[in-house]
Amino acid sequence: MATVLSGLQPTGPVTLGNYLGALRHWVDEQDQDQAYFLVVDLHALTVAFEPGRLRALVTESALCMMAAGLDPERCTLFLQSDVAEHTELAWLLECTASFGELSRMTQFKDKSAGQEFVSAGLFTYPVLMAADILLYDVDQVPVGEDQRQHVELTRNLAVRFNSRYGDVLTVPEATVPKVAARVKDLQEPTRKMSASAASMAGTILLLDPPEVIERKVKRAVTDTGTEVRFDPQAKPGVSNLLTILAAATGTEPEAVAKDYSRYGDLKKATAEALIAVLEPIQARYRELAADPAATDAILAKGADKARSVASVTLARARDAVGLLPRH
Ligand code: AQP
Repeated sequence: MATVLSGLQPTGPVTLGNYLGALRHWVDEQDQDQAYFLVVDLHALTVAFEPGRLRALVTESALCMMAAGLDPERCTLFLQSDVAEHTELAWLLECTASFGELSRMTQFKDKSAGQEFVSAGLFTYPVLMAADILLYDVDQVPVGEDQRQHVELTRNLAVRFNSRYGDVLTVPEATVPKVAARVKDLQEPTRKMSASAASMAGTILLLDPPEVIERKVKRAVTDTGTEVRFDPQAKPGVSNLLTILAAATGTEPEAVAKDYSRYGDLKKATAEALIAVLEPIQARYRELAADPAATDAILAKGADKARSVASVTLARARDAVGLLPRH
């Protein structure tokens, strides 16, 4: 039995990529010894945002996590900004991280490219993510492929901190799914499906109604030729649809490919499978959203539990680096 933790950024509506690459695995992991899942709201401040929209997205993210199957009786569900220890440990870790290693983070390079304003927070956010993880003595971090590099940084920081100051932090590892670790945009199938894409035409949202899902899948970019084959290099569009269909039906993309000989049939089956997976989640979302006080109570309880664990790790880390006990 392990301790697991993972987080969801409220930078935009929850996507099918978030669900297939991460959320559905969190649901399977929640019966581990300890399981922590958080809405990483502070991370959402690193890129342009609008306060009113952020407020709505934080709530939507927490509701989506529960609607997808996270049960607050079985795991600790909380908001990052409710637990001040995250930003404090992040500072100790920022002083452990080097400018050079943060400059090598590919997500920073992608998100900062061509931007007029790049916040210092965008540069240091992987360190805050490391603090999110290291506060809870986590063994496993279930994430999509795009977050693997940040978990690797977390490991490096933990090892460096321990070698400088003593055995304080648990070194975690990333667990990345075999299928759908990087769901691609339906319009640009060489790019990751993302909540902050300029257009949502290629992004399926967890809360998209059935007719929207059908339309987006129908208009998905396919490749030249007519053969249905799993070949991400030569056929990125078709391979993405096969990945999505396989993940939604619990099989492998190569196996699914054998059942289809025409793009149109593959698209129809993919849309149907997604609607079947997402409709019950959407119904549960509507039920949960009808009782905001219940969500507040769940998040308050989760924050209390998280704080009780995080404060112990932080005290250990403060002491190890030579800070005095709090007066
Ligand atoms: N397209 C994806 N395929 C598979 N997994 C994905 N994840 C995200 N997109 C895909 C995984 O979902 C978890 C939560 O992601 P996040 O909230 O940390 O944000 P992100 O990784 O930066 O994803 P987004 O949706 O693209 O957000 P923006 O646009 O703000 O950057 C993570 O485990 C992630 O791997």
